[in-house]
Amino acid sequence: MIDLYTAATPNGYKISIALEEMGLDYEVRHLDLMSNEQKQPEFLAINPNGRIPAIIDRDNDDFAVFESGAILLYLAEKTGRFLPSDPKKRSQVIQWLMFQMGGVGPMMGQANVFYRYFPEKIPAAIERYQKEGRRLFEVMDGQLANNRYLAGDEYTIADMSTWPWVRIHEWSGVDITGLTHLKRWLEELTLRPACQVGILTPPPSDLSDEERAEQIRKMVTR
Ligand SMILES: N[C@@H](CCC(=O)N[C@@H](CS)C(=O)NCC(=O)O)C(=O)O
Repeated sequence: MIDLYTAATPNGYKISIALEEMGLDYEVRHLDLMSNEQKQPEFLAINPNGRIPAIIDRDNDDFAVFESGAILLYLAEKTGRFLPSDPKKRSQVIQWLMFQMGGVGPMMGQANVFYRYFPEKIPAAIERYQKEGRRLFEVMDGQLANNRYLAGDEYTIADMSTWPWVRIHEWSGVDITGLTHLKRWLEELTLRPACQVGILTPPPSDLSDEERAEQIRKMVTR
């Protein structure tokens, strides 16, 4: 049994998708980010960085893992799935996973902050992150022109980590016009049952987009 500490965000969804894909038993511990549950001592003992996602593996001496990329690698190694054992293929998956962790996630996250949440509208900051998001999507489009999935012909944890950020491109204000290969990949993953369940785990809040944006605005400026 895995305890999944999460919230309804792209970084959280990466792990619910992976747990669904891998068929692992898990229990959701939904943290309320608005009331700062992620910064309370009990959770900081699991993740000193005070952010979701994190897991505890009850079947492995209550081993705790934080950082979504590290969790995906841990789960792939635990199950022997979605991460090839051939060294070159494995390296390719890790390269695209790192591309997401160091590029797509942070840039799309900042695009959301400056486009949707930050109280002052700073056009240079909005443009900077949206342009960088588009540039990264173009890199992916090039890769996907010759490969069915990010790291080659197999669906892997690299895809699971990236799809939750790309699917919200409209909310982030990042245009995907003309990126036909990226769109093809986006649509294919949207049809996967594990992706469909993953993005409803935990369920999205029933606030309107604007009400939710208002709450996040308070969080990013506190
Ligand atoms: N690099 C981290 C990023 C985690 C992260 O930024 N989580 C956000 C939600 S998407 C969070 O917990 N925010 C709450 C806060 O910053 O207090 C990962 O990939 O796990």
